[in-house]
Amino acid sequence: VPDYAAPYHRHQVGLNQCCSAVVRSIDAPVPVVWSVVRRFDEPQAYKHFLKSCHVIDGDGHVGTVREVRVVSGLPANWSTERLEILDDERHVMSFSVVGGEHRLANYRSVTTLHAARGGAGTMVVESYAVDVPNGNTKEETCVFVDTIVNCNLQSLAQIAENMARNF
Ligand code: A8S
Repeated sequence: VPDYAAPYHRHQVGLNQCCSAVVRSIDAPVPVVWSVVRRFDEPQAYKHFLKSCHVIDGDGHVGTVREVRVVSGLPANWSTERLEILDDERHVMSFSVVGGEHRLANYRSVTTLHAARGGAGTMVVESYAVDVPNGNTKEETCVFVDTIVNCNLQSLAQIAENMARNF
């Protein structure tokens, strides 16, 4: 992670919280990947655990709040999320979970994109912090969240690589 990006991934974690990060390289340029990631109103475009998203306040700038509905089979129904950072120059996006019906209270994540392979590729870094739910350990919580984030970044890669091929 370049120097300028490191502070974005430094999370303030409480005693009953855990944090981790997932890194993924994508065969598509940063602008292509960013065009998908920056759409706070359309997370279901690449997050396949989400079936719908409605913006309930705001116009896509920082402070915008969305409500996402979760596909069945997960221990969750819906989540209310606030856009915390959207930096089109540095390619940083961050949101926090502010409500909902699920087990990931106070979830917040930061995603940064970095040019790789002379601009032909992108390295995505997604870090997060979250409360450890009652009855679970930090390790279990990180395994659960890492799995979701890995799935999301896998499908982000597929979509961006398709876009880059057809460009
Ligand atoms: C994201 C990351 C995560 C989303 C989690 C970890 C979530 O949307 C799902 C299941 C849950 O149990 C919690 O970038 C919650 O969206 C798929 C509803 C927050």
